[in-house]
Amino acid sequence: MRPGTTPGPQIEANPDTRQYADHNQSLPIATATFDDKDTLVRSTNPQLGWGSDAVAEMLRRLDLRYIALVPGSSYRGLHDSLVNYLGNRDPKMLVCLHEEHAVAIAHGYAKVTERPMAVALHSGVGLMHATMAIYNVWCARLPVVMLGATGPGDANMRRPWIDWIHTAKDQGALIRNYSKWDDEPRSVPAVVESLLRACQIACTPPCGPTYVCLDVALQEGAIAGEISFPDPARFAAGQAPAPAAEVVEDAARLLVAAKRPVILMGRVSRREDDWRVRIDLAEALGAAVLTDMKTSAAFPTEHPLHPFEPRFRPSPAVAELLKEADVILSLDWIDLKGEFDQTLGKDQQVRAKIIHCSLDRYLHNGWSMDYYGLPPADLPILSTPDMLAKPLLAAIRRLRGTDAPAPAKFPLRQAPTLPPPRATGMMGLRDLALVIRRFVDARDVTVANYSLGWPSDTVSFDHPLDYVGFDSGGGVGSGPGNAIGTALALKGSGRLVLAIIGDGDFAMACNAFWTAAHMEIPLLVVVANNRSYYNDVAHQERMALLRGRPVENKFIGQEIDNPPLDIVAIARAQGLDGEGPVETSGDFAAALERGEAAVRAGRAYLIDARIHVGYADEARGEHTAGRKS
Ligand SMILES: Cc1ncc(C[n+]2csc(CCOP(=O)(O)OP(=O)(O)O)c2C)c(N)n1
Ligand SMILES: [Mg+2]
Repeated sequence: MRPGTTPGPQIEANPDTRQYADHNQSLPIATATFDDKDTLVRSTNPQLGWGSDAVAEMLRRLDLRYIALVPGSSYRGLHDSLVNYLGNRDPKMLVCLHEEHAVAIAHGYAKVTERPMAVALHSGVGLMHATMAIYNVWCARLPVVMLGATGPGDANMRRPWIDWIHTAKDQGALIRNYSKWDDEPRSVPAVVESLLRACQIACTPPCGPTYVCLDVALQEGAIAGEISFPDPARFAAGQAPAPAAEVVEDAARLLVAAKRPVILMGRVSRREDDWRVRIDLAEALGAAVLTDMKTSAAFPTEHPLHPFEPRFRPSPAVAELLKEADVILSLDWIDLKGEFDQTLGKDQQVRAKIIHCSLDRYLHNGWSMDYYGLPPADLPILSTPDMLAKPLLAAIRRLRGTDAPAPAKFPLRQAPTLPPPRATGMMGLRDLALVIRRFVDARDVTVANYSLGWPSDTVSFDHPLDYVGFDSGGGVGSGPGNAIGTALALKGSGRLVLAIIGDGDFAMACNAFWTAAHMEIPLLVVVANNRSYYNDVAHQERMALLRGRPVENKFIGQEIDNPPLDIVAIARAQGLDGEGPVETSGDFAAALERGEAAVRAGRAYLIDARIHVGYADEARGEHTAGRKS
């Protein structure tokens, strides 16, 4: 049958709001037959007629459940296929108001699922809009599969003007330095292979974003003859390499013999069974465990072997602990060299034996320095922390001759008694955090984002989904999109997703929230509203002190005030419910309860929480947590 002569599938009248778990149940549009060797799958769907239909078919076969996008004519062929060939399901479109949000949403989704979402980006302009968010995904080592478009590559086919300004040679060059792989396939069979490879590479640890650029003519051209769709299961990413048995044995010997073993838990999985193994590992050694606010929850913060709160930067107490350590096991810790520089001193020799488990060096290139300083590693282990933890635990138990916990080798955690937030007057960030802690303690909450300077001694995690980590690339404007993606991934899970977002971060990306309203994604947002880009106020203060200049000028060029942003009006304009400004801890606590009720009813709800300017830890004379730049 010729393309376009059959009516398309029934398109839903309303957006599909099925929950995450239901997505496997969608009806396949294309039927498939296997050849006699059971290797090739041929689509027998008579509607599959255009190049972009084959792209859509592959997206479904690759089990990409959503595609976040801002539409554009460069992929009008694909857009038509998503709607009229697939019926806008599996993948379902998440319409965004900016390409940066589309990628940020996919990033937030991958933080939870460790799986890619598809993203569609219009020509070079959409890709340019998306770049910062792509960099954040790159730094997060998370999978996202991006589709782009350009052309027609054949100049003779270009529409006057617009096709010329939206065509570039080697469009992928825009992002090649911070993506894992990109391609511009020239035929439909090549597209099929390209998408398989894009998914495979994105999901191969260390994970990262990939980009397939689809020529307009290829998308819009008719498919001649039948097209083969290989079974994606035969092109899976595969597992990360398991550590060699001898290396595991060496690591176990070092750790069992250590008098002061320390484990630095960095980038690890979201799986509950892996979480349990990490606890057993620490207990089998009696090791002290440190965790990091830059990465997701990795270890129960209240565990006796976790002596300090998770940090953005090490405290003097962390420095003391690392000075005493004789063996340090780094589980893909971010910036291990920087950690040593800040604790042991920049020019000091690291006395402890270092076991460093990471695959990260496979991703490093010469453009971005997100590989950080080069840490010493006496025993480098090229595997993932969770591939290592299980065999390492078994080897340690065997060497010790027991499965019983070892005596603790450091003083145990003294859980801090947190004071109540101040009852009257405007909250500071610490008061805000104390109210949040009470709220979180009483519920299953996933924190999708903390605002900068968060007093991390107020956090408490006892599940891998309690906190899903930082934006990774330090790009402000990612908080809203990340939070929406995380909330989408957890929709229907029973967990309440909470994002605390700075007013600067909110202002840069506030129209991301429209997608949450449009797609009915339940999410509770608190804007920690200090009416400034405070992080940079602190930098100007430092400059002034160093240079002997007037410190009182530090706010010039930093305030987001006069007029103050009407944050709730902005949220309402995107279709969210919301309230504020609230200023006292009592009003804020009551607002959180109203917010919870709205979120439990399936809504996105925002609270504008006004706080004093300044970060909580500064008042205590400690390192300020969470400075971005
Ligand atoms: C895209 C981008 N622009 C600028 C910066 C520099 N910067 C780092 S933190 C920050 C302030 C963010 O303001 P807000 O979210 O209100 O947090 P606050 O510092 O006030 O707590 C800025 C502008 C950045 N990291 N990324
Ligand atoms: Mg601010």
